[in-house]
Amino acid sequence: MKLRAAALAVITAASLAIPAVAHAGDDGGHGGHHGSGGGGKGKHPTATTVPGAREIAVRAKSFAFTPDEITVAAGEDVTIALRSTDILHDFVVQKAGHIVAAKGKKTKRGGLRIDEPGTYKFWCSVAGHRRAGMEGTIVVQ
Ligand SMILES: [Cu+2]
Repeated sequence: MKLRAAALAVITAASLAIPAVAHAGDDGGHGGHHGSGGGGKGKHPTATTVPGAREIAVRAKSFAFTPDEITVAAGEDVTIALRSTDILHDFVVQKAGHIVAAKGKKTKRGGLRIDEPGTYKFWCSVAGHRRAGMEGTIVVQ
């Protein structure tokens, strides 16, 4: 009886562990240093913007970003001004994590800074959107 209970506990723990991989992106980065710069009830807070940062306007629609290539300087603070022309889309950057989300013909702003030069992917994390084409590249020089 005691053994049986232990075996059940193991099985339960194993099955609970499976959903934990659901957030499999290209990398595990989930920039933990974003403040909540504007609230929002979503599970991801908007990344804090820096006053005076260069603003980069990005249009999001189903299913593409315009532009889909963005160039910034290493260590440069920029503001991503995301305008959705239709439904909810967000802007997630490799290593930096969630930056901002927008929907319904509104523009929302989130801060982004990448210190390490390189090429980074960005995408929309709404289910199915990335696969449908909502991704792009940020070149950090
Ligand atoms: Cu989207």
